[in-house]
Amino acid sequence: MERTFIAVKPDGVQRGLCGEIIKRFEQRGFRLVAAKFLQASEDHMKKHYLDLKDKPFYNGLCKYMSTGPILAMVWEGQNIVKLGRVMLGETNPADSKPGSIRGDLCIDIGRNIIHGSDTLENAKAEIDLWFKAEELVSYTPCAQPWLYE
Ligand code: DAT
Ligand code: MG
Repeated sequence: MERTFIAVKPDGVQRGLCGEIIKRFEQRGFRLVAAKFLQASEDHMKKHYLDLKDKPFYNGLCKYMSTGPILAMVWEGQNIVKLGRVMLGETNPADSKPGSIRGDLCIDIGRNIIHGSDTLENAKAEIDLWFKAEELVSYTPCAQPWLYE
């Protein structure tokens, strides 16, 4: 089982898309392990997006991400890092296929509503950045044998 960090960005929260996004991960069969609703500081977002520090949009992105609430979550499941990214679609919603979250629900690269870890290593680092170990809940959903052979 893998874990990944998924966050509904301030634009997704303001547009009332938290429920839709949770629904898609739940219906796929993934398991919610942790969730918190918070307004992140710009410093926190600078740590979160540190790998993008040389990009021209880095400062604006980190500032924007701190202007409103975020729904931060950890989801668990087989191969979830990769499958989560497929569910998100491409970074640019214009390149995202219909059926993906970004392909269905947003238009602009700077307002692409959702974050998802891109590698297992980054998922671990992002989960550590956003959550304390005791905030992650371990349990076995009753559907487990109906989801996995
Ligand atoms: P992703 O969120 O798909 O992992 P990323 O890590 O490359 O994409 O970039 C993080 C966020 O930064 C992305 O969700 C939206 C913003 N971003 C990326 N490329 C951008 C660009 N060329 N112009 C403006 N914002 C951009
Ligand atoms: Mg990324």
